[in-house]
Amino acid sequence: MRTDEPHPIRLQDYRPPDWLIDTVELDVSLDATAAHVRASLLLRPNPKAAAPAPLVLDGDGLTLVALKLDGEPLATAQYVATPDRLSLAQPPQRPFRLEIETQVDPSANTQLMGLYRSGKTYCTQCEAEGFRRITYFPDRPDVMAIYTTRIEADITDAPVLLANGNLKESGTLPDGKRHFAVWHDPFPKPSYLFALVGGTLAFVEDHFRTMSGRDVTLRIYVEPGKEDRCGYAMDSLKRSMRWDEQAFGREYDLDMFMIVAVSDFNMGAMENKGLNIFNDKYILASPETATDTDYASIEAIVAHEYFHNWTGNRITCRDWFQLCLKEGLTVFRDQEFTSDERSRPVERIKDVRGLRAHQFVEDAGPLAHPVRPTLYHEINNFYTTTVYEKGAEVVRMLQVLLGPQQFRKGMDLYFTRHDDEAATIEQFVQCFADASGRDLSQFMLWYAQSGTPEIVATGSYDTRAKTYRLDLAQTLPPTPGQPTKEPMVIPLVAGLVGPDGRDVPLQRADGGPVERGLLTLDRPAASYVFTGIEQRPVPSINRGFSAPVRLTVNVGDEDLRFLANHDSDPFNRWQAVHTLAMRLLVDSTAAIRRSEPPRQDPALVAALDAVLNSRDLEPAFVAQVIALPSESDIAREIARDVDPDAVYAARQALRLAVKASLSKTLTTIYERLSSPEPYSPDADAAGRRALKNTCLDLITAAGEPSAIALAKRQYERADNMTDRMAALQALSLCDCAERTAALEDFYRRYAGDPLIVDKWLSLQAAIPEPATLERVKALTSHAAFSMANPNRVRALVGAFAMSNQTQSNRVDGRGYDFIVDTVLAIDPKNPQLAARLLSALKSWRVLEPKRRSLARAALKRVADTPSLSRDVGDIVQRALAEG
Ligand code: 0A1
Ligand code: ZN
Repeated sequence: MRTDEPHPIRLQDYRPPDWLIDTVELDVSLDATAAHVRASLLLRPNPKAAAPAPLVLDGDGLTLVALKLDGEPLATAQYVATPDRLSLAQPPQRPFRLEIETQVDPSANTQLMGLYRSGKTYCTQCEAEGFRRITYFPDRPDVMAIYTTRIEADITDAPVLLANGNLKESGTLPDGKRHFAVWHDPFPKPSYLFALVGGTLAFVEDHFRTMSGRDVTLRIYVEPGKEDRCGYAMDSLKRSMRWDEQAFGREYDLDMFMIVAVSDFNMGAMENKGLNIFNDKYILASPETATDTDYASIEAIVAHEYFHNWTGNRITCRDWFQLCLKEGLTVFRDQEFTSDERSRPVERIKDVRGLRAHQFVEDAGPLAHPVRPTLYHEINNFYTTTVYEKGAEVVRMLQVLLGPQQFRKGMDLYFTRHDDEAATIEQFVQCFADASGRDLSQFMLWYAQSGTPEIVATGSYDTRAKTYRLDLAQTLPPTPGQPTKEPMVIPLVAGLVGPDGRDVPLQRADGGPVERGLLTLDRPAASYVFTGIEQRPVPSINRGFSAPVRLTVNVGDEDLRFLANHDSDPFNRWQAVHTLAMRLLVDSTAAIRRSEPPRQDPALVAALDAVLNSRDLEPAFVAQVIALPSESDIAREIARDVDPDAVYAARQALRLAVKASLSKTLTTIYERLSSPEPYSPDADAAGRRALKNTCLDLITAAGEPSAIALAKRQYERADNMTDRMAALQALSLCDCAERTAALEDFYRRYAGDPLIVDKWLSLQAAIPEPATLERVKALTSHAAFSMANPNRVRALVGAFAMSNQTQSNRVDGRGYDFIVDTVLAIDPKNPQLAARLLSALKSWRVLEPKRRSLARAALKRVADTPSLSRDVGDIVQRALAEG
């Protein structure tokens, strides 16, 4: 436990480091339980700091073995070493060398931070504050140094030895049993980007020729035997490298780029310089083992980590408050990459669905925080969807406001002005201000104010004057620590769609220009009057989801159906159907709670039918249109006094209605798309499977024997994991013998493959039936399950907590009890994992009173537990805080 650190940490307290480090020489001798680390640091006083300063280095659970200053052992009176800190009260006020020897136990490291073992592989995770678990160091991102790493290990224990940069030297030691490798990274970097790996690993190799003609060796290291599952990750890497050259002019800068896949990892992956370490779930894929969704995640995450080489590594963050500087920007870049590689409209719809499902929920609850927080207790709890996905939306808004050319100019300026630096959000935004000559000071509020802006748009047509008036008003709800807000800059791309389906040219009555359809609302309210409108148009607002806001427009159902068919903006075509469905589902949920029948809407069904039959739409897009709002989408829309059972019933009623009315169309499309073609993971083929399997989901909604037989047949005949899982998923929703048989068969087929077993665990955890809780509890003692592996925990307990609305929110409160019991069991071993799982309960206040008080009691039980980790303690405090 880290104990004597001052908490909370505040942005306003930022001070430049007292000491800088020019070079770090690390000598790590790997051993399963007693690894020795010798660090030789070349320190000098920071000219920008007040001298004379003591030297205070961070540690976390460290044992000091030896300490020398300029080659001389230090007397014990000259320093104080605790597990958390090494301080020298009176260091020489000149450059000097400090040699620190520590000993760590990789096998006992269950937090998976610092140097740990994943299976038999030694690996490291240093972001955000893991380097201090390896050696004493100023473990903050604004201390950038050049690293040379020597690793030594038993040849049999770790035949492969990797670290950042380029390999300088390697060889066998005189005893013939141990060997070593020396790696040198010529680029200055913060400690969080340090990495080393040792183990028995196989690799696949490829090459990339950069835009300036340099050859880069690419390697993906995996457990021996898994080499044949690396092809898609390698292909994604090469495409990412090319794309970054073409889209942003960014070239890779080392001779070697390595990826290592490990099975025990707290997050998705990590962008260590030249040596990315990945959760193997985001590397390994073959048609038989991975779904289309897995392939898409692999592509996006490989790209994300690669793009960090410029946005994160070459230019890093001054402090952890600036986390969105690298994360928001890099998510924006990976979303753009996917848009260019796949389908831009489909990517936008998926990203917005994800943003609303996670970020809007976070922003509306007790864990809401600004994209750039100003205070934290535990930085690990700020790797959030707000920092990542809302952070990406903020960058996207800069692009919308400035237009693509000026945006690119701003990015170029950022890359040249801040290369090799640890930068701030102010410096980032200043590049766009300088490139465009615009004042972006009000825009900075997007980084500072939490909560999702609510926009009300009211349009009215004046038949006689032939004008259309659009009134826009914004409000920003109060969020923790921010009771009142300033008006934001909201870039709304808008159009007026004429009766022929074409956009009417926008001519403002006051002569103001409307470039690219952009209306920028920067006051509490504004009105726009457009002239020369011959017939009543339908407004299409926030096209492409140009601003991450909640929007209410006075557009009736009939006009929404019109937009669904005619809007030139594909995002708003999807949005129109989604809004129609949402209106119905919210009404139906209320009706069901009053014990009345759900509302029927033949017109919605007709709109779905039209989309299904339209020839001009790509299958992946159609799949998004007919994939109805999820239970959590509906709950989010209702926002208070939510009864998850009523929500489920309303959604199920709509599924049945769609199935009953569109049975023929669904079956025709299903059959048309079932024609056997060899599996390819490309976006078009994946889109056709997505549509086919969304049809299957609706066809099986009523659980009729013929539909079950269809799903069973697909399950048995599938030649790829996407189709097999989709069929199993359909079967899992009906309590029938076919389900039991298929689940047993699935486990038998894939018992030896943990990543596939995860799918089996998740699927069972998501079954919306009362028996699920006991099933999930029983699975926690299954041979395939382990509380020590984050992927297993997320697959089973995470899926139960996050994707099973009715059962995690059981009215007897036993779902909450189970989640909390699991959190408390995991916390002493892996606080990060425990804290993430607990945050699933953050929306407890929106529930109806009975569930609300049961969820609160469960959270209180966590709060009352002694010696919680700082991670879990922080989440539970904020989750329960009043106001
Ligand atoms: N920077 C990584 C995310 C990451 C953060 C913390 C970690 O510690 C367990 C690991 C990874 C990214 O954005 O991909
Ligand atoms: Zn990232």
